[in-house]
Amino acid sequence: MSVDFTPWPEDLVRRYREKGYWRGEPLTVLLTKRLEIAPDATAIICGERRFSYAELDAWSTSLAIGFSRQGLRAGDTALVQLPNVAEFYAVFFALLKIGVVPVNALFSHNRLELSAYAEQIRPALLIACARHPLFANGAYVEALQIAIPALRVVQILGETSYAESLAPFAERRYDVSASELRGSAPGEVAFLQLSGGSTGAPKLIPRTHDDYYYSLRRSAEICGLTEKSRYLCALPAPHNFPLSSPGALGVFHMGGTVVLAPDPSPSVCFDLIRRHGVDIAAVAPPIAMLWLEAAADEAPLSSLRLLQVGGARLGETVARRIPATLGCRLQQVFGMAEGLVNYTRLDDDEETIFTTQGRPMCEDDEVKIVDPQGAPVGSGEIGELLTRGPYTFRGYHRAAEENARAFDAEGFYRSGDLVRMTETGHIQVVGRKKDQINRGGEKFAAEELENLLLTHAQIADAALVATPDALMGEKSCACVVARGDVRPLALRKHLRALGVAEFKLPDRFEFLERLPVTAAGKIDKRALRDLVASRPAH
Ligand code: J2J
Repeated sequence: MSVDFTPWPEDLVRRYREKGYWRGEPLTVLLTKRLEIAPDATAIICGERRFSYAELDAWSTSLAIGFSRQGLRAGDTALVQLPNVAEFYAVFFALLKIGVVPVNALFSHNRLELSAYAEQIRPALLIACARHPLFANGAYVEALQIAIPALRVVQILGETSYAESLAPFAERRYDVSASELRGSAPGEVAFLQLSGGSTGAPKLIPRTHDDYYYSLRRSAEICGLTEKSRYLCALPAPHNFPLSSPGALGVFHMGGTVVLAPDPSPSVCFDLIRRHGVDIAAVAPPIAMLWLEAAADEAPLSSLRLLQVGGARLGETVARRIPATLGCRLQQVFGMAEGLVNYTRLDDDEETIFTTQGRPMCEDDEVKIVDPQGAPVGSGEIGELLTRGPYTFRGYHRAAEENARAFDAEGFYRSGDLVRMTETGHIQVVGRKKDQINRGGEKFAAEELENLLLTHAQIADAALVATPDALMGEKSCACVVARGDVRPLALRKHLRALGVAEFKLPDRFEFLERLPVTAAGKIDKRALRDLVASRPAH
């Protein structure tokens, strides 16, 4: 049994194999190889805890055996929600070892997001953390088990009165029988990645071993990782960026060390960088800005070699300040959990690094930039970026309707990003077509929030638009048509009660008589954005 996904066409499969992108190896090989080379090298530093590759492997094996003895099998799915702790990777590899396909939810996700993922994948296993308010008591787990009868095993990191605890690392070796640990085949789905979303329901991206392994190998190469690399994971660990670009998996692949940061604040991260000699870190633009501010009156971060910035637009002025203030190189990264990742290269000239979001990492990444009719734009002109390639997915998990919209006839994924290609073949992201809010790198579909606002009895109509913000890049503004007297406070309270993640709560509310519509009768978001911009924020 395996989790179904939309396959690549045969001719491309052949090409990707012939070219060595797809090696027919499951992601678990990444660990196995390190065990042969340097088992005692440090894989993870998490607070005061350190785990060698041998320990990470043994831990994930013991977890895998535990799951397997509880009846979990290849093709089952798991819903996992953990903060930035070593357990995240131990569980990830454990599930890979038995072919159980996880969705790794963000720790900032709440009841609504977890339930929506659970509805889609019907998990047999739930792993969560007692530190999350949802799991402080057993009420949510009980409700989930009623809604999802397939959910058989629940393990919580930390002590609770209602569930089994996730097994901590212990110096135990297991006698592993080969049949007990059988992962999925390299061409099959390893895990489901989270999509930023542009329509109501959150969507899931099947990532196969073959495609993901290539993506992280090539990323590690481009970023110059070695076994000496010390990578700071300051973004939420499940994000595609800190997982694979090159992220923790790229670091593991090279035998380096992942230093986990509980949050991206400069106070926490600078200390970790200095203590552990971190040489590479990945952040989103608002964090880079906070780091710049803090670095101005601090001793230099002498070990830091490379700061990767991506996930949202990095302004040129800020970009220029990074090497000067932090004393490291900058790398811009424009990627997407759906696949395509663009990097500025370490040896690119300054202009390219400061003013572009890089270029695709693979020569077989096919990129089209098209006008609204789907025709290629002229050179240097702005259009929507469409792409296909050896690590770009072919369809969201069980979303036929969405997939019909999200791909063109040639199987190119419509990214929804408006870009321009420079003469040198570098990409500049200039805007977005998709109806999404990108709040400092955290994305969500405007429609998701609009639907939630409409559940309030006093709301007749609602539209969410992005507003520019100096630090976050974008914040969100809910434009609502109210039936009676209703305050932002009450609306926020209503949204919180629905269990939506905090980062999706509108930063601002505007109350309007009615929402402007386009000639086609759709809500005119451009007009709304202008209108919001013309009113003073209050
Ligand atoms: C402007 N917009 C950007 C950038 C992403 C590496 C790095 C980032 C992601 C990621 C990722 C941008 N400038 N530098 O998965 O592996 C916006 C675009 C894009 C969307 C994807 C990776 N970098 N974006 O951010 O799936 O709109 O992936 O389509 O979270 O973020 O978001 P996500």
